[in-house]
Amino acid sequence: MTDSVKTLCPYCGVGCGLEVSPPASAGRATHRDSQGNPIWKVTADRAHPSSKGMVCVKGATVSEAVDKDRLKYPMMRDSLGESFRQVSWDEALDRIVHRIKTVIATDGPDGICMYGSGQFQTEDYYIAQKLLKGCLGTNNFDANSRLCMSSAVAGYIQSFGSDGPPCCYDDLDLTDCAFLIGTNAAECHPIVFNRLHKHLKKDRKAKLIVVDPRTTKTAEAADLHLAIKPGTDIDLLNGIAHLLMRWGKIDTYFIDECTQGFAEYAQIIRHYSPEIVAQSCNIPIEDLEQAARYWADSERVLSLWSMGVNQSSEGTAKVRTIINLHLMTANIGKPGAGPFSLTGQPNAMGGREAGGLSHILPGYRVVKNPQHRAELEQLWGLKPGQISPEPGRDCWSMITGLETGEVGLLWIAATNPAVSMPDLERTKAALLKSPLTVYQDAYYPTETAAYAHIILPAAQWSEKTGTMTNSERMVTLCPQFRPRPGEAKADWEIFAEVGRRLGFTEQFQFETSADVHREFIQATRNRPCDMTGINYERLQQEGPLQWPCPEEENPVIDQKEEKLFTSLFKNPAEKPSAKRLYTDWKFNTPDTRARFAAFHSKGLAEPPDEDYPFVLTVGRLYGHWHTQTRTGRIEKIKKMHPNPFIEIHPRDAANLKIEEGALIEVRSRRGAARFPAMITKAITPGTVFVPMHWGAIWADNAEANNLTHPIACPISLEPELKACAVQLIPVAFLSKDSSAGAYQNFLNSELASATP
Ligand SMILES: Nc1nc2c(c(=O)[nH]1)N[C@H]1C(S)=C(S)[C@@H](COP(=O)(O)OP(=O)(O)OC[C@H]3O[C@@H](n4cnc5c(=O)[nH]c(N)nc54)[C@H](O)[C@@H]3O)O[C@H]1N2
Ligand SMILES: Nc1nc2c(c(=O)[nH]1)N[C@H]1C(S)=C(S)[C@@H](COP(=O)(O)OP(=O)(O)OC[C@H]3O[C@@H](n4cnc5c(=O)[nH]c(N)nc54)[C@H](O)[C@@H]3O)O[C@H]1N2
Ligand code: SF4
Ligand SMILES: [Mo]
Repeated sequence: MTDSVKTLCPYCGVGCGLEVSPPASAGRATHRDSQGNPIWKVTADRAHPSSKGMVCVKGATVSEAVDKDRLKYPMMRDSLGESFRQVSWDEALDRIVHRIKTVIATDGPDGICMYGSGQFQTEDYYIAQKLLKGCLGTNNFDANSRLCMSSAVAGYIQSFGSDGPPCCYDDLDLTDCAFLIGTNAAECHPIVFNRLHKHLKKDRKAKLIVVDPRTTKTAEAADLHLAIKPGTDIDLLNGIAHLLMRWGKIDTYFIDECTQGFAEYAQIIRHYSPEIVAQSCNIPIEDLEQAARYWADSERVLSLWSMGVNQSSEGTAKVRTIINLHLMTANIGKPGAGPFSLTGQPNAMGGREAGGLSHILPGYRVVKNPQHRAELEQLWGLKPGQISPEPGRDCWSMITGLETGEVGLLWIAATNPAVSMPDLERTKAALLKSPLTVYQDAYYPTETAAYAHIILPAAQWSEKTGTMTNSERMVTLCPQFRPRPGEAKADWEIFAEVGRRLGFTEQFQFETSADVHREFIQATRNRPCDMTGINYERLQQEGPLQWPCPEEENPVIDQKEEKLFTSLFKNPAEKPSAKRLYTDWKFNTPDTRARFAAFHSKGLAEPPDEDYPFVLTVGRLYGHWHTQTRTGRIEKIKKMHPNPFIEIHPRDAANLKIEEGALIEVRSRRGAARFPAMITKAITPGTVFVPMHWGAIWADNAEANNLTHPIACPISLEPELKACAVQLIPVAFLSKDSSAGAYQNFLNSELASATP
């Protein structure tokens, strides 16, 4: 194939540009991994507008994993107790088609569920929506973004009338104050963080505030770190608002002309005096005041957030409460400012554009809107009323639907729920009850394959051509540059083939992913995410393009113009740009006003108590990606993070007589897991942290989600994966007596004998 190719990193939502070249290339020695295997050479694409020549360890090493342990052929078995046998695509697809027809005939289309992923390309997402929501008439398509971005989606929709992060990465270079809440960007969005860090080093007056119960790498770089008690974000945000009000540091022009709902919000924040807030968040009152001071003194505040905010039983309320601060200070629609949700996965943004959650439809449409449904029925050549008016099952209710026998076919693709779902014991028990589970992945084994009847080999990044959108709405073409292993197919090709076999031949006449893309962009015409001006040819010739990008105009602004505007900046309404949304301060609501939200803090869904006295929080490490399907197969990364662990504060460790390295059993109301203790002041007392990366394949009994619960935000349905109540018992003690009570008695007697 060709020599050097430009593409996008297939890991996180920063969306860095990569340049890859074949192992053997003229003029240089063959490129090899640490074991001597020839691999594609990956370097940063200097021309990519989002990453500007930067790349982190994950992007730089990705090619080491692409050839290892691949699933190459379709495999099938009649029951989970049997071993898989290799089958032809025909046999596998016939079985799926037969099952779909049976389920529709007996239970109706809502017996069919598909669980997809932000690691799909947009083309995969789009075809899956057309198949399920259009042709089959069920909205039971959900993605792992439900566990990730859905609170941000819901927050944007409710506050602005539509989804869509309004900021861009250039804002990282322009802000006076970066407010990072519930995000460990230094490890999870490293290149975003690098850009911000460079700016902060250059502009000494610009401030960095980090709100996180842990002293992460991100927090270490902060001017002000607020190590709040988990689940008290709304207290803090309302507390900052309270002070801004008290000091008169609000923008009454913006509030009056461009928003609605301020009076009710003002009533709420009255209750959040600094004294009360400092106590609920467990932070010094001076720190709270300092945070509010930074907000008050800055012209351009940029908030960045991710899972510490979204993965919460009040996730949408948290997002909207962040947005409130931006509305009351008019920190939106201008350079260097705005509420910017950092997307997790490489193409969760594309998923939102293509309608990849059970309550939305392609083109930033929603299932409940009759006009939206009608527009798509027309585009898809389907009869009126074919799209169901009811939102489908979110991913957790697919699990509960298996429990109740309402799900007759579960089709999982590009996600590994047997590691990443909450309450894993319950999840696994439900998967065992599934009448038929189809699982489409690039690798074998994965933890979820153990629960599948049919496994289908997926072509992954580098083996299929498609587009992905990063956090700043930048669309990059990811071309195929390596051959596919065995009989692997692109996800969209598999969905389209099933569609044709079900009789929807007209709807799935696509030969290439470019054909799919051409149809997809039609679904975005005149929508907030209008991409009708984007096509493969332009992406190839001009490089990545940011939406909105309507066909009629190419609102690309050059850097000189940007600089000029920034220095002249007076009225944001003057500025035309694709870079930022809402520069005219008109929002996507019917009256063009943004909405304030009045939320009180509710705290954690499962607060600690006497029996389960610690809050467990679960997150990520710099080198690993989720369930390790790729990074667990890369030597450099394995060396970087060899083992799972649990972070415990020295004070808690002393109280529990836990020593560094001791194996600790962590128990919640739902399950248990074991981790060696890492005693560190980086964690708030009363809270413990474990990484999410070690599923059953990679360690014995270190699955964080054995412990977590599925209680979710009632608006976004995103589960509170960031917090549950746990108890800690050293395994050495368990050999004597396995009850928590016995351990507590032991500690009490130790305490008594130590007291003079
Ligand atoms: N290295 C790496 N990078 C990744 C990924 C990966 O697997 N590995 N995955 C990608 C994906 S899909 C995602 S979604 C993102 C996630 O990116 P992040 O959200 O940055 O990562 P997490 O570690 O899940 O959680 C962030 C922080 O939330 C904090 N937190 C916990 N509870 C609370 C709370 O109540 N309030 C506040 N304010 N903070 C809290 C945790 O201490 C943690 O440091 O990363 C993306 N990038
Ligand atoms: N407790 C706790 N749990 C969490 C989280 C947390 O912070 N705490 N975070 C949640 C979040 S934000 C997320 S995003 C999820 C992530 O959880 P998962 O989605 O389960 O994790 P991944 O390991 O990324 O799984 C992706 C799978 O897709 C496969 N794959 C890659 N490319 C392709 C492709 O092109 N086609 C197909 N068919 N397969 C492909 C990979 O081999 C891999 O098996 O975990 C969630 N779970
Ligand atoms: S920051 Fe994210 S997109 Fe960029 S190289 Fe690292 S993992 Fe890839
Ligand atoms: Mo995520």
